[in-house]
Amino acid sequence: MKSYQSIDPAVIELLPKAASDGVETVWDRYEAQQPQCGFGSLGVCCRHCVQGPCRIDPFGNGPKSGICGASADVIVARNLLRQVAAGAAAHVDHAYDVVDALELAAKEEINYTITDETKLRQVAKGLNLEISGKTAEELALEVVEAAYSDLANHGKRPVKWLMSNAPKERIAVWASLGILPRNPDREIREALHQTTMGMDGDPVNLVLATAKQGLVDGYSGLKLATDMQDILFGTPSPVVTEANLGILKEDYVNLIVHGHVPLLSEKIVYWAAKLQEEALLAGAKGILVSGICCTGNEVLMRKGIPLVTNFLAQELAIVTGAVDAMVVDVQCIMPSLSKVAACYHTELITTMPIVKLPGAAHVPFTLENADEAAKEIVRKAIFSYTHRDPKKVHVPNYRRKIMAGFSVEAIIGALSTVNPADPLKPLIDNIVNGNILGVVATVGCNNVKVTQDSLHVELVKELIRNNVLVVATGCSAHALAKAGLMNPEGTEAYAGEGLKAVLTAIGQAAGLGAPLPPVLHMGSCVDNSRIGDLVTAIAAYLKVDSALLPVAASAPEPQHEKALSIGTWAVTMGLTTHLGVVPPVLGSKAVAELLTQGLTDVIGGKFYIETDALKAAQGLMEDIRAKRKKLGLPS
Ligand code: BF8
Ligand code: SF4
Repeated sequence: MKSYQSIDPAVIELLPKAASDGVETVWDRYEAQQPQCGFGSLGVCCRHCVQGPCRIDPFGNGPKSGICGASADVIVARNLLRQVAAGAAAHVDHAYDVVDALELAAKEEINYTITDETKLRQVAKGLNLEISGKTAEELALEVVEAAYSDLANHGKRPVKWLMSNAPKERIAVWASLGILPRNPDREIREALHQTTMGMDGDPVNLVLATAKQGLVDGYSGLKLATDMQDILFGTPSPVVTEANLGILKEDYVNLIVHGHVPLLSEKIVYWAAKLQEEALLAGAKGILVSGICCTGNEVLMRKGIPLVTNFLAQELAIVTGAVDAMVVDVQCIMPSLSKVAACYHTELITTMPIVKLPGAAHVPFTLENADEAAKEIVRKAIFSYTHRDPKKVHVPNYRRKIMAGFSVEAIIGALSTVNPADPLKPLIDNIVNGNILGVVATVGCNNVKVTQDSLHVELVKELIRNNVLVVATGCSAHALAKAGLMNPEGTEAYAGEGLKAVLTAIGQAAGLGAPLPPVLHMGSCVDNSRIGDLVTAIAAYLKVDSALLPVAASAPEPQHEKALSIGTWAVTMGLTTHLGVVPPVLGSKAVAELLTQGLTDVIGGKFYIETDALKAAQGLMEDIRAKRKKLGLPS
């Protein structure tokens, strides 16, 4: 165990076991990669055509342009645009998988139902659809048609999901910059085109195109996915459970869901409950479903399923020797998992046509065969339990209580116990009077370059100590859950006096008999749209542009292209967006300056890079204080 690996005690306890079991982990492979390529780290290498690869010498007397003449500025900007477009593509693909599901559910062609009719009507109303006199199914089909009409849009009309959900002041800013996206697929296609050899050579134009991809991500990815998932599976409300590897139970069949799209994991939760009897017959006390990464967040938020761990420790979950099956769908699944699973009895199961891993079992999942696939997977887990090797089992005894399920609707619900007529007022009043200094959204991943969870936890502790309300999603939420920042005790222990008073008052009014947690878990990475909705609602209430609000965002440990897209969207919303890991842009002073300063003049938001947690907290609070001052609020 090396000190830089993790602050998570369960991880620290398991790493020596991984080594003695002969398992290579992400940290071993990271070490083997040292030193990482300096050109790649700075973003100055290009492989966009077969004359390359080309690389720029950023410091010495080597080449200052690629073979075609592309400068460092162009290469860095092109690479960033491709990364952000790839992140957007992942979210848009996810969202439209769920649109497909809603269509087939409304036509009663698959065994999924519309769970949240209120949300359906709210989404339909936002799209200006006539809602009276229609059944849920009829309305759902119209909503689906609206979603598909964005993909079928070959004209100049901006994306509907954006136009019906984004703050009006922001839409005007984006329109003036010419970055309103039309059709998500077309925009992603255009980004690939724009960055091929012999295309755009203007770094400013390329950075604006990157901002446009942020909007594609925010509305045709995140917002669309959350809307569809809430309609199908329900809008989350508060749930209480536990987080960290200690939730695994040695005498249960442990089945982990890992990935992002809840279409399969919801079915697995359902069938695991139904097939408990079969687990008893196999000698277990039952079946425990738990989650990793964002599909874990999805079933946590709606079903109260416990969280096992976040991105960096996915291999270590298997190293416990207590995981009978791990089923994966899409995104953030380390290809190493099949090798790790091979060291234990664990059945690793892939399910999607675009995610196959040699060595894993493959149970094809389709909307039509969802129940059959889920049943088969649960039974595979039960069968695998009978082959468990007790000598290899070691479950670290670390778990923390968490309260999750804070959709915007749930937050408004809690606030309305304080002021039923005007629910947002108590929150706004406390921001105005300074009990709450501001709001920071912490989002995104773990990154092996950072001691796992350390930046999330240190940053957030400092923020809440200074009365900043924190909302979180993704692997950031996992990190904060594991650190005990998502329960009422966390408020007592870590929140500043002003914040504590507000959280206690709301908790009492809502009948919890305890304060709300100091960090509100708002869901998976696509659920960053919920944070967008909250910001949009606060801006509308105060009648100001969201760029003026004392609100900021932070991805302390980002690794995925999706995190870069989400961050870009946050910047387009006018938020200062902190990154705790330097993205590969430092090879171009011009691009780095545009992202961290130049964009502010035109879009309001900016990236803020700081790798030290306490300095980042100070920087974010300075930003919040400056915004408060501009609004005439005490700072
Ligand atoms: O979509 S936070 S490591 S799991 S990319 Fe992946 Fe990053 Fe985790 Fe969720 Ni989001
Ligand atoms: Fe080199 Fe230009 Fe080809 Fe990139 S596009 S590999 S810089 S020649």
